[in-house]
Amino acid sequence: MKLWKTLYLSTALAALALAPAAAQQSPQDVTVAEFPFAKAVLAEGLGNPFEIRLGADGWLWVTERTAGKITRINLEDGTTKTAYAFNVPEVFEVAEVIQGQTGVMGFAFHPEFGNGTDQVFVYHTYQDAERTDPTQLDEKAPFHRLFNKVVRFDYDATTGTLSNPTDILTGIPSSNDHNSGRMQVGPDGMIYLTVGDQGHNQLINWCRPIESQTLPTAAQLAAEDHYAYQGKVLRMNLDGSIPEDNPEVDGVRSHVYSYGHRNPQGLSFAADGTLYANEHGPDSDDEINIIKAGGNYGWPHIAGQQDDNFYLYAQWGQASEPCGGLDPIGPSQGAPDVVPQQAESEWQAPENYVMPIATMFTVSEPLPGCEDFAYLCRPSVGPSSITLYEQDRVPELSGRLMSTTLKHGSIYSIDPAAEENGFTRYYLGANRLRDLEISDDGGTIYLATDLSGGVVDPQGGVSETPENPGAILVYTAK
Ligand SMILES: [Ca+2]
Ligand SMILES: [Ca+2]
Ligand SMILES: [Ca+2]
Repeated sequence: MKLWKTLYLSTALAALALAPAAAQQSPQDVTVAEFPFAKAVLAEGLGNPFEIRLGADGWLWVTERTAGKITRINLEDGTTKTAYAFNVPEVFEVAEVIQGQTGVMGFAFHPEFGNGTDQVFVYHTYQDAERTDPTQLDEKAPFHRLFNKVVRFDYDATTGTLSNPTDILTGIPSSNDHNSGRMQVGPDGMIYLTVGDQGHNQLINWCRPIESQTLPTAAQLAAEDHYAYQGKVLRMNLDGSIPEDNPEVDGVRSHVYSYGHRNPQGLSFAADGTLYANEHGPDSDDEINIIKAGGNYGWPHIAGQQDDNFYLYAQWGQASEPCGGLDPIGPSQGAPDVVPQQAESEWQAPENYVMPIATMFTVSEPLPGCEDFAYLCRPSVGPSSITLYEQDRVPELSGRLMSTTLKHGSIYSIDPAAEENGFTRYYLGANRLRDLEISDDGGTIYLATDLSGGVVDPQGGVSETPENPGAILVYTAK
């Protein structure tokens, strides 16, 4: 069943013709370095902290995805205060059943927070009384009424609590898998939000087609049907309306800012306004991208570069036999012949196709010792946040993007401006790293860790138990 090898050999010439401009590396080729910071633990036992942000109030604000909370943490002593606790049924009644990636995810401050408008924006899962998922019409299906929404809260600094939740944009697709859910308020005062491909075409969603290339129609927008918003980066006004200068794609202007994404969990602006993102590849080819208005980022036709290396687009939902009776072996390789499969070179990339600036990582065959291609030894690292280190406090990081990773317990840094932009890996221990925040002076880095899950160290050793579950770690420059 080494289909990938047959494919690679038969299309090697085509791959050469598509010579990529951006860097690709094998995970074995990266530089491994010691992180020039000293570690301390600020807090532990949080319910899967997803977004961490330093507030104008001097506290660290955290969304606890599975605990259904927004929490403020005192940077002096690590004490926590709950700013808002969601009604558990609203956020999590469904997710408990399906062990999903739902809950309280993205979080951002109003641009005038601490300066007259103490409001915050939160992205979380809920059950919609009106809408149903068009591919989950059975009322007993766990995702039947499951959606995500952007909500605005008012903050009362005297009590330290949030109140008055107001819906900003509702009916955004939600799933047990690939919700993404990273949110930023840009320098233009707009909300940017990543929405993943919902894990369609793989695992328990293997018969549901990927909609990352599907754009909303005018009729859907009029009906506030946001089903086509999966696999997209959205951009909205602070009241949730569609900005007048959003791109018009295929004749329709919507909340869609860019499309063709898989599971973009990292999203951040540099000071010069460049919008960086990273996203999970299928089992290789995690990507770092620069997001451009109206850009098509290629998924599911392309993973990483259009190089026919390793990735095949198998369309399980289009199988010539009933899909439900087939055994889904994964998104990329080894699907049976009854499943249509497309090589990357077979896709005619449109003019608005945007290549990644780097991939983590591309291989043409499984790594040594990983012939069974088990989850942790695939070349993908599971990038979870991205931040440009723009300070000069730690010169070896200056001007470099930092990607936290779930599977490698590491930060990978890369110079986005270099022609030969190789990665440096900083292994920080056995923790799935979820988000990163840098102090203004660049001397302190805060990291959030998952409650559970395994990681691989640079020698290939596997740790199944996190060192610091559900923690906020503080790294101080040496
Ligand atoms: Ca953050
Ligand atoms: Ca891409
Ligand atoms: Ca590729």
